[in-house]
Amino acid sequence: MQDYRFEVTGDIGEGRQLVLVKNEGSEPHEIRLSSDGRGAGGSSTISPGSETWVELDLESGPHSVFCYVPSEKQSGRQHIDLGMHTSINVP
Ligand SMILES: [Cu+2]
Repeated sequence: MQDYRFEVTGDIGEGRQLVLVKNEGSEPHEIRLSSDGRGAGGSSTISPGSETWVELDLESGPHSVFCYVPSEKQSGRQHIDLGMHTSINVP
């Protein structure tokens, strides 16, 4: 992830798995997933320049990916409102 942007690389599949999440931005970030409006796991807040393994247990189908961390640089606006969201399809 960069500031206000997710880059998803590699395969994310159905079921239980560990996903490496890297914060390459200058602000703290998190990753949260939802499917059909229900939470589908995610990380706690990840410091700038840090990375962490996140355990996910996903069902197949479309998922939304977003970050709710408030931006100190942008008057406290949540990152999701600054464009930090994307979607993935879990096959
Ligand atoms: Cu963020």
